[in-house]
Amino acid sequence: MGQAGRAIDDRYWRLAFVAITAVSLGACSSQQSALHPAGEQARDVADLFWFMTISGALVWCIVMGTAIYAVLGKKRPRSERFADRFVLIGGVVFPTVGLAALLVYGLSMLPSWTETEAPDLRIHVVAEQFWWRMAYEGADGVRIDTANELHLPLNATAEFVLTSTDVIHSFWIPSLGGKMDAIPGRTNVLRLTSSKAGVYRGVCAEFCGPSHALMAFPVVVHEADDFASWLEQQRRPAAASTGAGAEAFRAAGCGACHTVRGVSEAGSVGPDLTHFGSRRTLGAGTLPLTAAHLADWLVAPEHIKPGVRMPSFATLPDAERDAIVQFLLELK
Ligand code: HEC
Ligand SMILES: [Cu+2]
Repeated sequence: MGQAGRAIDDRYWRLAFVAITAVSLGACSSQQSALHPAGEQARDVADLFWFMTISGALVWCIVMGTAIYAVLGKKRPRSERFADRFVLIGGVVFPTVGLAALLVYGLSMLPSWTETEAPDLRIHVVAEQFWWRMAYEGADGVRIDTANELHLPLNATAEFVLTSTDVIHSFWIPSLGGKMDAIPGRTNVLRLTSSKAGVYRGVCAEFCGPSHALMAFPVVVHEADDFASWLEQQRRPAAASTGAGAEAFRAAGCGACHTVRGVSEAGSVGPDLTHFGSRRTLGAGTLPLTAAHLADWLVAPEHIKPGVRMPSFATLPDAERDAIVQFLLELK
């Protein structure tokens, strides 16, 4: 092999290396990927994607092969009968049968209209600019309010009852299944069945305003026992109801919009904060929950989330702000 040949060889290897790295890095971001299913409905979506892609590629190869053969192939006279048949089979029968088969396969995946089996649990979700109200329906019908973080038991079917109070949003957990719109004045129902434990990411999939892209939520799928203890903990009132932090929270007027059960229960404009300290993120998946981010949030929520429906508390004295931050982080 000459000098030039080796250089080309090198280039190919480098290209292959980049391609392989890109593909494996892509596989890392499986928190929010419809192609890394962690639920039954997502498995259907992924199967449908691969089936359609491979079938489409096959059809493309057949058509291109025929076209190349027509241009480059040996020219020899054909009978009129052969030509008629070729057009009939290649132009009518093959597309009709092929497309019908793809359609039937696709339709077979539609969820049943006559679902009668009860789900394992029911969660009421209200989408709002720009966060998620979530309430777990207990066996006794009593709802446990929380927000911006979903927990689900493994290998169970959850029914999401979706609506919105302002504009149209869409509830989507790519790793678990397809999306469903949350529409004001309407109730939509979506069922998802988890099949793999892990932490995933849900998002709003319908443009809803300036912070649409900052309207997400972590989804934790865990063993039935762990889920039960999480739910039991969410059912309890707040960890601390007295102290400087709780006082400052009340005095600053946070309670006009937020409920912290056991401390202040009148607010329903913003997310329930009863167990806020146990959440992974701040501002519906916008930032990891840390003391520094929380202090920034209180000073200028608008800088973190444009269009946010929470006023700034920049005038709060440092000592009070720090006490509130400490108090919120302890709400496990
Ligand atoms: C006028 C109503 C209002 C008041 C008053 C208010 N908030 Fe909020 N707050 C909201 C809304 C609405 C959101 C949701 C913002 C979003 O994520 O889009 C929010 C979000 C939050 C969050 C993030 C919750 C989460 O799940 O990520 C925290 C923490 C918070 N507020 C704390 C406070 C504190 C502390 C005070 C008092 C100093 C306060 N808020 C006062 C309306 C309010
Ligand atoms: Cu939205």
